[in-house]
Amino acid sequence: QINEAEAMVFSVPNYACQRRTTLENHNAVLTDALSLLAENAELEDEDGRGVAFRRAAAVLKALPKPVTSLTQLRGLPCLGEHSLRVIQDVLETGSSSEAESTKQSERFKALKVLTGIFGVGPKTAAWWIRHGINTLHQLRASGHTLNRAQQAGLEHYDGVNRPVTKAEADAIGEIVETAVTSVLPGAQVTLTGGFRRGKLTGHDVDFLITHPEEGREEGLMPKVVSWLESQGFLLYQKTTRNSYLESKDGPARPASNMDRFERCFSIFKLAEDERRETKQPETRTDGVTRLRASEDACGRQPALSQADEEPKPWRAVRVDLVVSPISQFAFALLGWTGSKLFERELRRWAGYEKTMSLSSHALYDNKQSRYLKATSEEEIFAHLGLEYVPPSERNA
Ligand code: DCP
Ligand code: MG
Repeated sequence: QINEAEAMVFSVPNYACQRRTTLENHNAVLTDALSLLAENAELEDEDGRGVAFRRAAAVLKALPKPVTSLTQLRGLPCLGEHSLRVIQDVLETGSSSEAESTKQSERFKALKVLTGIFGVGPKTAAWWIRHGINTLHQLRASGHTLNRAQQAGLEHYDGVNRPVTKAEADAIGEIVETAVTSVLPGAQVTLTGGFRRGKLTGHDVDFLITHPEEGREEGLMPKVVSWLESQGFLLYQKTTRNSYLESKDGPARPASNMDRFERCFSIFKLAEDERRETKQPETRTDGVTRLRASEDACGRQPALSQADEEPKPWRAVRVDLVVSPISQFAFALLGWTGSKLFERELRRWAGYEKTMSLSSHALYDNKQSRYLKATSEEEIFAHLGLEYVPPSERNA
């Protein structure tokens, strides 16, 4: 029995980028409930409400111990009335009635299923629901026109919605590495996103590609994509200029470089390792034996068709590729490592506390009216007056 007066009162800084948030979470029941409500708000296209719940969840993720009473949270940032009500409910009853009823609601389920289709956002899903489409079956039967991304998303629905493991991410990393160095020797591939933060699974695999000589990366993406396509690795791909970064970040980018910064959204065809259960031990020179997936874990030409009852010898995996010139690499690396909330908080900190604009391309100091150069993430944190936070502690 914990005496309220003796219970630890927590304290955390205001911005997630001032905190160290590892994957170890002492308040998973609370943060799961708040994250579910955030997800629901995002599915309802209410991003403001979504961010509020994400910020509240992030504060609880940063706590060193489980919360046992509301009084311990007095004075903590980002905990609004609604979030506190949810927390109180969980502390008193063991679960959040709002999160539970949301999870069970037909609308939430339909929005989740429909936005699970690659290329379908909350607005499209809501429009379909208004027209009586709540399931994949109803969508297929409706005869609604789907764009190319959505067609691929529907076709590879199960694969795209199955979590990607670190082993699968590494297998894809080797393929991407081979592709990139074949078309441009000396180019470098870095795993970013959740896997760089140490997550064991993800919804996709994110890579950042650059070349140590400025300018050599120009025109690289189409070549990489052609190589991957010629080897039969791509089920779908769309290469775009990075409009997400362009639209949100105003002046924090050198305009002349924008056309060099490309992103490829793709669905990979990854061969399943049929001998996953019988990995061959490999002896290293230091005498340590480790397990290694067989060499042909990602065979180049997996069988194209199989009888319906047979399990497919391959799976679909969402992969994002980004090419950055070396002069912007540190910003791109910081921007693509996440978490999404950590990124948002970095930009908020830069704007509100430092009068700077941060993007995945550059950092602009609005007071000095100049760009601040950086060749490492450490330098960017230093420019921002923040203590360096390594990727594994950016899991806000
Ligand atoms: N990113 C961002 N805002 C976006 C898209 C991406 O800040 N609109 C950045 C932060 C993300 C990173 O890119 O962490 C990769 O995006 P993902 O959506 O793949 O996120 P994660 O890799 O963190 O999560 P998951 O494990 O689900 O893939
Ligand atoms: Mg990712």
